[in-house]
Amino acid sequence: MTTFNRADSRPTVLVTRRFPDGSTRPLHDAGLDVEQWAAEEPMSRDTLLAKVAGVHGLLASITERVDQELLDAAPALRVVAEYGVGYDNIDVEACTRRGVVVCNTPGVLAETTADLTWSLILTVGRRIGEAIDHVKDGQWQGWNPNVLLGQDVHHRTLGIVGLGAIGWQVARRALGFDMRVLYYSAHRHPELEAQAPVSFVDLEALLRESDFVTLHAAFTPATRHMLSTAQFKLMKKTAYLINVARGGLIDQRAVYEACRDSEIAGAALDVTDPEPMPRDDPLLTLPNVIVVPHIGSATVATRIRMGTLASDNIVAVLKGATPPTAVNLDRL
Ligand code: 8YV
Repeated sequence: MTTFNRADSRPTVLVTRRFPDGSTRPLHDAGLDVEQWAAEEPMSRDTLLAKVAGVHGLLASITERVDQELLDAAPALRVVAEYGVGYDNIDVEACTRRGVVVCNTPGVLAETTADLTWSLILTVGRRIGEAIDHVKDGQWQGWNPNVLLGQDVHHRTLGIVGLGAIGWQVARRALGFDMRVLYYSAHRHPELEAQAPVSFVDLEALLRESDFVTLHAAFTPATRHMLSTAQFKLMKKTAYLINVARGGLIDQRAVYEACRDSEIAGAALDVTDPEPMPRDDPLLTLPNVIVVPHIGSATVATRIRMGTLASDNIVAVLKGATPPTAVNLDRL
């Protein structure tokens, strides 16, 4: 691995977004030469390709695609640090072939994203979006025993697809609601089953039995559209779907049809495919669907923690140390 110890060769780092103040402090503290994109909007692809020429470190987010084309434009690149836990915007194989370390920010956003997941579970289950509109639109005529009846959350069954750090934090919170918790994951987690009553089931059983199905799986070619029409037909008509992972995990057209045709009770999406969701997307016309703009990790403290960890990863690689959270070190 190349290190930079000569006084005349300050490594350069490109930070692609205007992350919250304090996020990139470790880069500055380490004396790296940092260029930070200052505008609120992401830079264009052409600008990105021009700016990576000569950089040694790249702090990128979901809005930047790190692929062979970018690597070809960045011959000095040694490390790409994703500002986030999901790194489906990065071609890890191409980076590995080039000897570029890829890092992400697991753990630091798990509780915050679980909190957002719970906001969405309660919001769709209790029809809070519709209730807010009801009042704002002047439909509130006084108390009515039949208005805006939702589904109980407590004592119901929660189905967690993907029991990683975020899924686990969602499960822990469910216990406070006396829920039965099922999970389906790439691997069974006996160590977690020993800590809390969570039961491993296959996906079909999870879909059939859950009142709330929440997605926390990584987005890969294998998980693309893992939920589509056939899977929604397995779900209870009273069940809700929650997605805070990646939009591509579900077939969005099929979600629309399932929610429109009352195959399922509704959906709450923090992530869509594409992002942003076009304003004329039919999903936005359905009263039983809520969409929020990818805010799973959006708290001040967590966003700074993500930036700090991403920066720590870059500093470590450029100083010749082991980065705290790399994803491809074993293959380099
Ligand atoms: C990030 C996320 O805000 O961590 C993730 O995978 O989806 C979000 O928390 C986003 O990825 C920004 O890059």
